[in-house]
Amino acid sequence: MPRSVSLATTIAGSSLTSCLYNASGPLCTTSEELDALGNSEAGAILSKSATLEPRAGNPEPRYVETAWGSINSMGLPNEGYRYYLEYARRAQSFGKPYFMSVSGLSHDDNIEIVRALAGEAAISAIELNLSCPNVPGKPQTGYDFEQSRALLERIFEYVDQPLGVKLPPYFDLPHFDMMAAVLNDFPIAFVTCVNSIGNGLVIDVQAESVVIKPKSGFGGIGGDFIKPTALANVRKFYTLLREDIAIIGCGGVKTGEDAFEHILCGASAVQIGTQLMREGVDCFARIAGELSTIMQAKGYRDIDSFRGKLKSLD
Ligand code: HRO
Repeated sequence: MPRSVSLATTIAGSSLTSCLYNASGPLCTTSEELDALGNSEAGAILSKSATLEPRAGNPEPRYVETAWGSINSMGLPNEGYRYYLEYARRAQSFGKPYFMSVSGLSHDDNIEIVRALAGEAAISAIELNLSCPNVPGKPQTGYDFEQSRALLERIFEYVDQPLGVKLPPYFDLPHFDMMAAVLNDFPIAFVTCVNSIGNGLVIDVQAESVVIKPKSGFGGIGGDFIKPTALANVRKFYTLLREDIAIIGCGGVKTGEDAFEHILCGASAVQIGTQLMREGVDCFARIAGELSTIMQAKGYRDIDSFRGKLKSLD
């Protein structure tokens, strides 16, 4: 990385030496995977979304890579929140923030988990997942604005650490306004835009079949196709939310140029999902190098020099 360039950022009061880190999902479920993130150039460690109890998740095959990205219906396989709470102490040795993703199967489960995490200083922040598309029978909370408000009202009675939310992608402009109106009423530290585009379908023409087993082949779409949607969501929430709410971009980031685009739209940090699964933890150093080269060529010394400064044509 060119010396004159800094990728440092601050999320929820925590300093990150690099604005690039993992999306919750790929390669962050076991302590070995979390250690690998700790030892990599990722700016933070974010754990797999945790439920109250451990879950095996949906039947396999449940993740398939395609030329353009991925489809998944993992179904929240995770070790249960106690495991990720316990891991927080070990995470401290890496000298970078440890964020815990929480995705209870009910409002009560979410409350119970955030109450149990209270007082644990080694958890730098909580990312509350309002957008898992893959648990049969459980709608994505983020698409129900009243439910989102009801959950946040209860969560903020109990939560101790700074809290952000992971949102599903929105596609209709009034929906951005409606969700922003909810989020602006709470002391939210950040929003992560976006989760996978829910319930896509990938087909194997040769076999005339779907490619993943759960939910008749329907699953969350990640990768190249979701970048324009992710950028639109980052941009919209950057313009609609209070200035103190940081935006974290997630969706379609494979290169330094992709990360640059997210930051230009307003992202204070950028998460990597499908590409992390494809390339492994070395993607953080590679993308950081590419982003630094672009910044140096443009004369930007830090990400705040261009963050949110996307130009319009009018
Ligand atoms: O585990 C999953 O199936 C999953 C989760 Cl929790 C999520 O938030 N997003 C996604 O694409 N898959």
